[in-house]
Amino acid sequence: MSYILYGDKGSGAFSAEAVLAETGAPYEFNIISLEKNEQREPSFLAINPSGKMPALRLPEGQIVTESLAILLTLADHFPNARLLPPQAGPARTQAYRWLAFMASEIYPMVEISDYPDRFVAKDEAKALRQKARERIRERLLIVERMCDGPWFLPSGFSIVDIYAAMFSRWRGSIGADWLKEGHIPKLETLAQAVSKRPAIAPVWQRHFGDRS
Ligand SMILES: N[C@@H](CCC(=O)N[C@@H](CS)C(=O)NCC(=O)O)C(=O)O
Repeated sequence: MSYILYGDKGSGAFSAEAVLAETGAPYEFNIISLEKNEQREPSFLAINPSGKMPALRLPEGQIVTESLAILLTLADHFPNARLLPPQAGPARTQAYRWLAFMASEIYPMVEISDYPDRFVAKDEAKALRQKARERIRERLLIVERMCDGPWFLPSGFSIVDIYAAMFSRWRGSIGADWLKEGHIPKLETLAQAVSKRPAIAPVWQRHFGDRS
């Protein structure tokens, strides 16, 4: 039995697929089209009642949702892949800190930026999207300042890099012009390095081929 990942290209499913690729575990990628709103269909809501991707079915059948929970679960399942710094050490603490920051301070703003009409009336949606973009940018700049380079943690490559690289590619949510202005050079270098890792390169190409 292999892992089954549900998600779309260029979505949060990238982070889960990149981690699966690093582990070398067999997996299937089941496309749920955001464009066709398939995340709202009963068949997907039965997998994740919140209608969000990614979702991962573990080989024994259990479902895991929430990108961070998926990344941590996979890191636990494959300790030899060394996707997190050593347990209970200071680098592990910083990994948890910044993973949680991105999952709780940045990711929720993406829904507001992408779907502002879920939160306010149509005539206020544009202004709300702008506010959400500003919050994402401010928070990405915090991640940028904390990035050690070449990887986020001085201890080396980890799932923090995969997660940070993903957020740096969401130009629709952040604003393509702002990204082009070069405000997050360390994250840009980090994303390039993630994209070139042998296991991740083909995954990156599928998700962000046009955003390398
Ligand atoms: N807290 C969730 C957020 C996931 C999320 O917002 N995913 C987006 C795609 S990147 C999604 O499914 N959006 C569809 C929607 O909101 O309808 C996680 O970390 O997995």
